[in-house]
Amino acid sequence: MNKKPIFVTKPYLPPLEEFIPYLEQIWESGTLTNGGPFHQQLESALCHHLGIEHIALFTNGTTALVTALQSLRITGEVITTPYSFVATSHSLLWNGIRPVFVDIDPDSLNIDPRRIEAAITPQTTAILAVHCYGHPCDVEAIQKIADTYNLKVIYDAAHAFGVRCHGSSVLGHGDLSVLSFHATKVFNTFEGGAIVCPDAKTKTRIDHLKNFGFAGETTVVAPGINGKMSEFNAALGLLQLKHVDRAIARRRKIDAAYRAHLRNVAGIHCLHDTGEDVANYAYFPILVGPGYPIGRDALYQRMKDCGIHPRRYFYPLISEFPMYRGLPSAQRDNLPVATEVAGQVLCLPIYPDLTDTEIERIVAIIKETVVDPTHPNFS
Ligand code: T4K
Repeated sequence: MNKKPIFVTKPYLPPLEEFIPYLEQIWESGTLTNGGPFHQQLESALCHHLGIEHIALFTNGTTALVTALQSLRITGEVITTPYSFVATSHSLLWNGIRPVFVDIDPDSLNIDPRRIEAAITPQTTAILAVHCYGHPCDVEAIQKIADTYNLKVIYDAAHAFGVRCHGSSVLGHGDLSVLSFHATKVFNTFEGGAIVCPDAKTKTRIDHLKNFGFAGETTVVAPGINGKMSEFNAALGLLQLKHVDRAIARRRKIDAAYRAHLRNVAGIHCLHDTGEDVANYAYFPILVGPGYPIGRDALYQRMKDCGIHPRRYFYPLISEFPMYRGLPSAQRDNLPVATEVAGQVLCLPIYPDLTDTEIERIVAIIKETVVDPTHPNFS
């Protein structure tokens, strides 16, 4: 019997009937976008939920990243990680900035602060770090370097909705943090994103930049973009927010189940558990090391053949793509840890609807390969 395919994620959708009243209000008011009532409500609700002061909503995380860099007037070179989704570095190119790749820490898989100083040149203006998989960067070490060299710090916090660090939101660190509310994220508005800002003045500038640069009916202060979140997406966000804590609680259980099942599987390494005071359980990456009987790509294929669709986030490294690979910092010998991890990583399915039986089905494939790598089920 053919079993239902299982993908790396499945967006959380609240009951449809709960969304109808929001739609009715949009239809009644006739305000569809440009900072309508749901947009305002979602900004307030997110500040409250996340424990932050100021947030500017966007159409998606990528536009928010591009605008964050523009708002801080970043130029020249920016130090960043090669181990992320390509939108991280693309936001630099969109601003005419040269990315300088620095290797990652083997435990957190985030940019390794110990390697940042060596990459600083007179052209360096900022550090663009990523809280990869929602695991916080070493924010203190990064800030220390930034203070010493007078650099801005922007966090790509696309994975870090609700993540905490040293007892408060991780989004409070650096000059700006950028969230993604894409369908595949812990909290989604179908498409969406946001910039978390430290003060009202910065938010006002960002609000202008996401509205073509308009600072009044007839005043344009900068070549801004159209990055405004619509009322439809904002309403979805308000509804999702009612369910997100329960969704994260289920993710936590799935994370714990994977860890228990995989604890003694030779060659399979689970990332450090940051604990429920920190984590949002956005992803469940494993590293398929040399102690496992087959390589990562062979396991990936076997799982796909069995109807399981994990993802190799983040392979290839950003530095391997054609628009980056010519940079001196993109060379593999500059990025040994990231290169090795990109060859071993596999993100297993994790989402609130994933059942215990499905988890067992996924784990069974990983374990059976250890018992018998030539098992006919896998051929
Ligand atoms: N920075 C970082 C660190 C990021 O990871 C991202 C985005 C960004 C910045 C940019 O933020 P946004 O501009 O996207 O807001 C996905 C997402 O498109 C992307 O948002 C995300 N990171 C990246 C890590 O993953 P794909 O191409 O791998 O997604 P896709 O369409 O293959 O979806 C994965 C699986 O999810 C599918 O196999 C099935 C399931 N799925 C997906 C969608 C879209 C559904 O069941 N329903 C859906 O609607 O990029």
